[in-house]
Amino acid sequence: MPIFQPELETMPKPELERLQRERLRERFGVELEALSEQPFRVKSELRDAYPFGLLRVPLEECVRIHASSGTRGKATIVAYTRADLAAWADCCARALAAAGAGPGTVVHNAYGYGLFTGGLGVHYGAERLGCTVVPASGGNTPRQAQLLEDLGAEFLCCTPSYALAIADHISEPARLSLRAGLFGAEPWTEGLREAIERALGLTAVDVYGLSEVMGPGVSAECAEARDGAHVNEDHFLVEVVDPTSGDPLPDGTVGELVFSTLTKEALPLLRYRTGDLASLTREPCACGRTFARMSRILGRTDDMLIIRGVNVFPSEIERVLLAIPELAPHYQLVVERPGHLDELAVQVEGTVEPAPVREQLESALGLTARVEIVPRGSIPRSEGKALRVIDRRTA
Ligand code: DLL
Repeated sequence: MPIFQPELETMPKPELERLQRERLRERFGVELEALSEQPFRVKSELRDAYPFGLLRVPLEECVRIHASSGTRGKATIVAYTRADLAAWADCCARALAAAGAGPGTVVHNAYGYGLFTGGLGVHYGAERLGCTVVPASGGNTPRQAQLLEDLGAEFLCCTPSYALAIADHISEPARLSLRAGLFGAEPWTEGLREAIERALGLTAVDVYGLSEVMGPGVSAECAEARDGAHVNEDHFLVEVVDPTSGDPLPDGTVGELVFSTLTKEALPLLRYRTGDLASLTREPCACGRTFARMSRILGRTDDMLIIRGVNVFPSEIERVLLAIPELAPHYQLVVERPGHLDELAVQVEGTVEPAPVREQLESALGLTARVEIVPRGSIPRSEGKALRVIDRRTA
């Protein structure tokens, strides 16, 4: 499968390290060896600097503004110079190429257009690659299905949860030309991947990113291996640290992802803590790319639920639910605290009694939860990032 920028994406490791070293020194005056001594940056600093306090160039040199979709507190504003947008388009073009798109591929982009980075980020990447973009944005789901059937898109780009919502509206699966999809912006499991692939008849590929660092395309899986997302290491230095102590962790160990931007002009960040939990590998990949790969995001440091002393990430619950064939991949977790203890209700669509599901959760995760099997279509479908956890404790 063609690589979009092979001279960079397959760069020998020593050469890549030299490039990173130079860029880090140039941008931040920091030596690679001294990186782990540098303080972290965190989301609250961006929020406190609202809206433009952290910009390193005058606003008039910025040609685009986006904002993080954060549901907690004030939005985080990010900005891009022309060069930032060009680098971002390259990264998204790499992601699409790694998933098997190329010049002329019809790409249906159902990530939301607007302040969210998903829509425009993937859009410019697809154009950069020479694809034919259908800028559908999110919403009006029946029309999405209609456009997919009528325009013959080979690629679908949207959140994994929205892919399933669109699949519900496909009337004639035989009329679809879809062969692959680039899904991300929210956590998803291998079980959800299989459900999407079955529902839409395509190969589902993971793309990761965050607004503060850039947007989609910080890393992406290759279709050859689909075994970890290649981090665009010529633009981003990646570390994994212990979420509590902040100490660097070795490859293969799960911890919090930390990124330093190596090329960004408007909003360079040194050691930005993402809150996302994953591990890294630098083992060679079948696709030939030399960039480090990150595992799937296992959860966020701030989305872990503690239910009667059991720590559990929503993605672990998803993994258990989707392994039960009688359950549909539509679920919601409701947390309440009627007395002193948290209680979890797992609401899931399906055609099975709650008891075996409850037992599965208990035996796999040690989790005590109330399971409610609900009729098909009763869990609200997302048009962007799914709302999986409803926390009534703070209401
Ligand atoms: O979600 C950027 C994006 C758009 C990525 C489209 C991929 C596709 P934010 O809105 O700032 O940016 O949210 C960033 O979303 O810190 C993760 O917690 C989560 N996230 C993003 N991609 C993935 C993924 C965009 N592939 C936050 N798997 C991040 C799991 C993801 N979580």
